[in-house]
Amino acid sequence: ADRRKLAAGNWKMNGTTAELSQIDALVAAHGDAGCEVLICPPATLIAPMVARAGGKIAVGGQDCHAAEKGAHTGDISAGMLRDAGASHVITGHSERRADHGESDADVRAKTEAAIGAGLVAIVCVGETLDEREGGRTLDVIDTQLAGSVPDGATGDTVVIAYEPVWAIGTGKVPTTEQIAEVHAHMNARLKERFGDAGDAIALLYGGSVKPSNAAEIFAVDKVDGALVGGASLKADDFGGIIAAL
Ligand code: G2H
Repeated sequence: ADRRKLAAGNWKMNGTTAELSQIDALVAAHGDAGCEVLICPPATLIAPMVARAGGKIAVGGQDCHAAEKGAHTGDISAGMLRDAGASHVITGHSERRADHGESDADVRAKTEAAIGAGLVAIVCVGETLDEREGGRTLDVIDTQLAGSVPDGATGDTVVIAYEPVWAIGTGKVPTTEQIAEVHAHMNARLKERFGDAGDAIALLYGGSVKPSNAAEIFAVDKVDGALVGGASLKADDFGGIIAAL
C-alpha cells in the first residue's frame, strides 16, 4: 500500500507567541514539500499557528483527553483541538506515559476520541533501554500496538511513531538495522490485524532525528517520516529534515 510521508515536529513544552515566526520560514521554504509537514506546538499556540500557517503546514496537538467534555480541569478534548484548527494529535508519547502514568488502555481511549473528532492520531510506541537490553523490544512493541491502537484503524486515521525511549533527547540513535527490524515488525503486525488498511498506516521514526542523520533514517525500508522534538524548534534544522524526506 501507499503510505503517506510525514515530517512531524513536536515542540513539547516549548514556544510562546514570539516563536510563531518560525512558521513563516518553514512555509516559505517548504510549504510545497513533497510530504506532509506538521507542527505540534503547545495547545496555547494551536489557533495562532493555524492562522499563521495559512493551510501550508498542518498543526496538531500533543495530547487529548478521552472524554468529549466535562469536569476535567486542565484537560483538552480532541474536539477542542479540532475546533482550534488542529488536524492531528500525538497520543501515548513516552513522556505522557511516564509523567502522567498513561497506560495502553488510556492511549487507546484517547486515540479513539481523536479519530472520532476527525483528527489523525499519531500513536507513539517504543522500548526502554532495559527492555532492549533484555531482548524484549519486539514484545513491548507488540503489547503497545495491540493495546494502544483501536480497532478499525486505517492509514487515514492513524500514524504510528516508533520512539525508542533511550533515543529521546539523548543524541543516541538506533542503528539503521535496529530501526528496520522494528518498522518491518510493526508493518507486519498491522497488516495481520487490519489487512490492507494496516499496510497503509504510515510509520514514523522518532528520537534524536536531526538534519545530519535524517537522510540515512529515511532510507530505511518502511520509514515514512519522522517525529522530531528538539530539532523541530528551529526552522533551519526542521527544514533540513523535511528536505531529506
Ligand atoms: C522524541 C522526539 C520527538 P527528540 O520524543 O517526539 O524528541 O527529537 O528531541 O529526541
